[in-house]
Amino acid sequence: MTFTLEQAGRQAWEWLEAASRFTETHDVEREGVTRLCASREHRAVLDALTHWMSELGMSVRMDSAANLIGRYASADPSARTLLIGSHQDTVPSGGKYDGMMGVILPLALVKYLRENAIALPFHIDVVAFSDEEGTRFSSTLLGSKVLAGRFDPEMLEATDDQGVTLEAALQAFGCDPARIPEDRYRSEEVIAFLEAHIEQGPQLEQAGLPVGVVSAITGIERHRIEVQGMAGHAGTVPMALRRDALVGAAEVIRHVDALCKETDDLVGVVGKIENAPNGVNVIPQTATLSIELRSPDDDIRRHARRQLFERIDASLEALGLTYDHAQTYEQGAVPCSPGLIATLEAAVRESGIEPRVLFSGAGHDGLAMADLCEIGMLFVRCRAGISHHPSEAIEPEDLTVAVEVLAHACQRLADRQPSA
Ligand code: HGY
Ligand code: MN
Ligand code: MN
Repeated sequence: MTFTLEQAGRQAWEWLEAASRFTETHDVEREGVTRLCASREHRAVLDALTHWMSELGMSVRMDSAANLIGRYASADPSARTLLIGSHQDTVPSGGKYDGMMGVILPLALVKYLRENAIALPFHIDVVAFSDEEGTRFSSTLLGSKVLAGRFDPEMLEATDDQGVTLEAALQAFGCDPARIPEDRYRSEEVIAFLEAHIEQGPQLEQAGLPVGVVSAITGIERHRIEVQGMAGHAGTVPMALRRDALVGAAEVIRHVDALCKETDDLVGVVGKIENAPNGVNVIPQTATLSIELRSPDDDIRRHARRQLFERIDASLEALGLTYDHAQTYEQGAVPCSPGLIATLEAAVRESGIEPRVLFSGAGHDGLAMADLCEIGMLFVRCRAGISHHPSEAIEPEDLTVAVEVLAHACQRLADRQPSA
């Protein structure tokens, strides 16, 4: 063997360290990584990925939604394609591995296959999705929706905090958003979509396992609530006459937390809040909040939504407050393909590890890609399950295991392809 799995793991580690430097933050170790869709940092990481892919003999292209796609071509031009990838973007002050690990691991796999002249009867397209988190434009799963043919052109009107539309940002990035519909893959050309991703939970570490296989990906919904009160002088308005929007917001937050604590298989959070006019001596006029609910069971989530808004209605009415509400996102739970679960389990076992199958409480690009093809996910252990945080960390040697599992999985998929 001219290039060992250990070398592939070390190469992945070096590429991940290099990719983490493309960030808005100044101190990655303390402030984490912030890399948003169609940003200067996105451009820089695509330039690096393009260089690494080209060195691997891959053809590289960027589509009209700023997804980067590197192809490791099969000798058979008419072969179908295995898609392996994840998102390049991060949450604000996120970790080095959420997303980018799933782009870098397949590159290390390609290097291992190429250096050891392992031929496959299918192309491998490695994808760096432009935007999955929705941090800049609330455009969750933008990149994968484009490949899956689920892109909604209305997304182009979404604006960032500076009022820049997604359309303008993509154009400034060198894309032609009008051509996005041309970027979808056709189901008949795709074998499957695989994603390697940190678990973002503690189960694998607690079990002492470097990798695990995902059974299903959670359903998610998001809402925007604007509580309306009445601004006033904080010193002169009698307490009984106040309509304090932030007190109403506190009630909303308490209801989300209480309902999720009392309901099995339901989690939720109020992640964002804005207060206006936000003066130290002014009674708050409006409070704008995000609400997110998640569950592996869509019926549980939808029933909880109804309960939540009944409670919010009652509390805000009692406080003399009104509110505007908009549901901004809904994505049903998606099961991974039983065939790919079995393939990944066998590949994990072949790597000398007892396979553990677990559910993903985090959303992933597979939620969109499932409309195109079968999806499978390989989880990689992360330290204390911490993610969406600067201290997100992995065990470097787990990268070697993950490359080995992906290599075994590709071989198993190859063995199942009809011989040309
Ligand atoms: O929100 C999530 O679960 C993912 O990180 N986008
Ligand atoms: Mn994330
Ligand atoms: Mn992610």
